[in-house]
Amino acid sequence: MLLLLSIVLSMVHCVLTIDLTYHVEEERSPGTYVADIAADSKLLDNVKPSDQHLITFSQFKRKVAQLFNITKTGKLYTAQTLDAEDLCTFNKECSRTVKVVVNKGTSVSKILKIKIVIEDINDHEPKFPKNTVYIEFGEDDRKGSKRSLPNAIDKDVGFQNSLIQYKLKSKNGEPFSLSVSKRADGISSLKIVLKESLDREIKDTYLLQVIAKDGGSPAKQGVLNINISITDLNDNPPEFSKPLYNVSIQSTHHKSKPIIVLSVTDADSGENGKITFHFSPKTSGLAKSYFQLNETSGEILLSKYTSLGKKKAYELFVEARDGGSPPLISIATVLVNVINQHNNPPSIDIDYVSAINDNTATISEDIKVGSFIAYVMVTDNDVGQNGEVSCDIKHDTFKLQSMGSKEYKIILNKPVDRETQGHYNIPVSCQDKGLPPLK
Ligand SMILES: [Ca+2]
Ligand SMILES: [Ca+2]
Ligand SMILES: [Ca+2]
Ligand SMILES: [Ca+2]
Repeated sequence: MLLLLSIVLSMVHCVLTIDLTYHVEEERSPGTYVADIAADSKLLDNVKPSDQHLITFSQFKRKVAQLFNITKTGKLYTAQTLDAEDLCTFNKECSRTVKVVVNKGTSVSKILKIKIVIEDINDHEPKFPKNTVYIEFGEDDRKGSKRSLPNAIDKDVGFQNSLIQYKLKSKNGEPFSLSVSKRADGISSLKIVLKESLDREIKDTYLLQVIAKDGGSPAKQGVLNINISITDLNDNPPEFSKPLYNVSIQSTHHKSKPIIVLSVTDADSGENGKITFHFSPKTSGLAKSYFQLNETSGEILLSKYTSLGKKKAYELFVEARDGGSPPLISIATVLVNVINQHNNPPSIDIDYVSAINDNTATISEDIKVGSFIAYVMVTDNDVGQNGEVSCDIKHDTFKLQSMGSKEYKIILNKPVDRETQGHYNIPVSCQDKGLPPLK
């Protein structure tokens, strides 16, 4: 019997005819007026005005809190703040049916079925699970490479209010685009796509934003900040400041003082840009025995263990190697010229045939070409090439003739004419074969 009754009841429920339908927006404050049921039901129309006070409206008492209140005179109000997202499910009509008891005096005269549609308002913005995501692309990533982004959720139950459109906000033509595709469950799948290959050495971070905008009016939006960092590829070899370094040092150069500090740059980051210095295999064993190379600082010093040999110049080939895998290598040449410090300039001593004083002599106008005018003696007591001297005269009237080692005579090369020129300066210059030569 009980079973039968419940079946009958459910059948009644199925064919339940709604007497009145109202609409109310969600989120209105409690006590918002919805409708006048007495007026809309027209129940009082056939009642004498003197009897109208006998008609009263009420609800069945329920254990749960009522969503609506009805006054005795049939006015319908909200009883609490109605939240469509709490009461209903996505994209389904959100409504509640209220049974209103109409009493005439103490007896129930009618039950009215009132349907109240709770309308969704756009009170939720699309929300990403976090404000900022950090992603990486590599310098070796090709055009079309993708990284996943989280999607936003809009809690509104209304279709338009929760319909999300995504847009990538990029200010300066950054090389990224946004790909949005719908998954089987209707949720969007977001990917950031590389439009062209990247160069970390030009730009190593990008800040973008994905804007998720709903279809409400007015629309609401959520923002996802995307922090993209570009990982390095070892695509730059170390670069010496020049390919050839020419240095001169004294043979007495101090061993603790670098003769040169090589300067190298590498545009890559981290280990890819970390440089170490090495003598290339091209550097002779002899040169390596005289010089030390600091692997990290690029300083070249004289060897602590040996003294410089007799050679005047040494050629060192230095490799700069970065820490990449595989490493990239550059080579520079360092030419070290050793100057023997014990080199003194030659001294010149001239004796004239007819001297007035130490550096002036007279000659007569009728003197013959080829006549002996002065004797030149050069002194340079340095050893080796530092002591080897050669002299000359930059004057076409006079000529310097060698008389053997470090001895010369000055002779007349052209006839002289007192009327044309009465005074001659004869510059004699001598220099040794040192490195550099001294005068
Ligand atoms: Ca809503
Ligand atoms: Ca919304
Ligand atoms: Ca790089
Ligand atoms: Ca590098």
